[in-house]
Amino acid sequence: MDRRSFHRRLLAGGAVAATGVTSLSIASASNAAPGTAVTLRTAPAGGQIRHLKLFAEKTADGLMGYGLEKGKPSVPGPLIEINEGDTLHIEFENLLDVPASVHPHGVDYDIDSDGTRMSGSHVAPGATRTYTWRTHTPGRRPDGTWRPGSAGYWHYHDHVVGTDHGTGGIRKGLYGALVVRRKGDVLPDRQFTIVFNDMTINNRPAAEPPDFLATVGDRVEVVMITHGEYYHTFHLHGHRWADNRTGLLAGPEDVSRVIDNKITGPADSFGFQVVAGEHVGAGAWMYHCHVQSHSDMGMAGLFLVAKPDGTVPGHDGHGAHHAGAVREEPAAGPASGGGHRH
Ligand SMILES: [Cu+2]
Repeated sequence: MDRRSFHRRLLAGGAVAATGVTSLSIASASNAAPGTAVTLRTAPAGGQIRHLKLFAEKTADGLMGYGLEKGKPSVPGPLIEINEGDTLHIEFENLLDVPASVHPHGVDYDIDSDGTRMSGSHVAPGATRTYTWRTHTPGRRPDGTWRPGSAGYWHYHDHVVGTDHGTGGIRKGLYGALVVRRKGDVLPDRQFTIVFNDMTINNRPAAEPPDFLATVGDRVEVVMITHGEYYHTFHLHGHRWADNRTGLLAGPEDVSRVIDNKITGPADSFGFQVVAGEHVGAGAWMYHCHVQSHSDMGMAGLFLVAKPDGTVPGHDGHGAHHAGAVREEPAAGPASGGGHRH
């Protein structure tokens, strides 16, 4: 297994800096739905002040990645997760030999946290800068109109390397997922970040796309981001999701369209949750770009859904039919450390 393929999930917490823990849980409310045996874990209310150290660094294979520790950059960078109402201070250290930055989508920030050269918020090689991201809950404006909250499946990326738009940095792997939860949002067992970047998936060679491993019944969250020059269509075999903020239907009256394929273009992001193998069972389920020439050129990987005994029917690991590297990401929320809900 390729260690670089590990994608560490981060629930950004105030304790990160103090403990050095790179993946930790923040307290979460537990809501047991009446009459069901399964306990859903849900996001708590936000309002915390959180701190995070983030590095930009060259990877061993010539890419550039963000990382939570020196010497451990990854592509994509760490998944950053906060709750609506939280403020996150990111102490960003640039270990590259060129200026770099962190520019977020979806959250609130002052112009000096924009992460652009135009605002002077880029970071010289070897230098450090603190970016502050704020979030807010939804509510009514004084004029009576509805103000949306910050919750969503967002992302962050460099805006400086190569050009003033970070074209060189994004091309080399300086990007990552950002999840902002609303109180009560359902928390997943596993999370995977899939980035269609030009003609690659997560900047991996076409012959080695990332595979994602789960067990039947796992609540799996996918954060899907697109970068680069082209439009793509994200398709997942055997599973469907709701085309809305959470990717889940809120109930029988929710009219969100249920889909298994979604068109996506540069800097788009969306996310959803599926129960692995629901109605379809274990197997090596493909995910891929459905622009035919793109999938033919290698934009395809596997969502490996294992039986409880760990085997994936019809899949012999890294068999000749597929050379993908399995990415296994730590479980989410209070179950972090590999916990499952069953
Ligand atoms: Cu495509």
